[in-house]
Amino acid sequence: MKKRAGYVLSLALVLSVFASLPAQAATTVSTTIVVPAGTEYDGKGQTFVANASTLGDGSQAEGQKPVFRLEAGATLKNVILGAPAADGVHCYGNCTISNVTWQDVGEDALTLKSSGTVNITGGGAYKAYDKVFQINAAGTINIKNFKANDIGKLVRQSGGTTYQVNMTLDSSDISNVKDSIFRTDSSISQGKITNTRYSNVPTLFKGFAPGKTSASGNTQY
Ligand code: DGU
Ligand code: CA
Ligand code: CA
Repeated sequence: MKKRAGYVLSLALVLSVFASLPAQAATTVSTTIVVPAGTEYDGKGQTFVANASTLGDGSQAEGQKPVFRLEAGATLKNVILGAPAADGVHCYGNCTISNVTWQDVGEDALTLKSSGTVNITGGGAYKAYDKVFQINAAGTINIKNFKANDIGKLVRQSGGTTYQVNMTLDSSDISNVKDSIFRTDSSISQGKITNTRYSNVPTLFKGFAPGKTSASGNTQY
């Protein structure tokens, strides 16, 4: 056999072996993974799904458990949450979320459970029947380089609460939203959207007091 034909044959062999390998299976989480204060959990691109009978089925039923619980100052990175995602991620104080993708948001994607700053960079959230980020305590949520499609609201301050939440969205791409990007009932909460592309969003902000919102450098498509 000619040398060239040999190369072609061995390349075909290598490719066929790759093609026959099963896709990496998702990790099923039966007990919430706790990320201790000040530490980092790197999912290395793995997909995680909730055990529907122990954490929750990802429906709109309240009271489901999170797949990840981040204590104050914890970081979660390089994680894909598949379905079901139960109650997603809970943050107790400051947390950093980097390159985390919710392929099919459960009851919601992430909740700020006690006061702090949530910094979300990269990643995305898809198929959220209602809320993506639920803010149940005073704080700040900064979202950058994020994608969301087919969602109800991107950020929702817990209904009827009057504490202050500051929301920023920068350099992101948000599409097919049923309600709004940011929603609050608090007259002191603030929202800012910059350098973001958006499509099919009925209104950027809902419930904010006059002068508490700003939008600049955004493009609609
Ligand atoms: O109706 O507290 O939907 O954390 C009030 C409730 C509600 C929360 C929220 C959540 O806002 O249960 O998932
Ligand atoms: Ca809820
Ligand atoms: Ca929830």
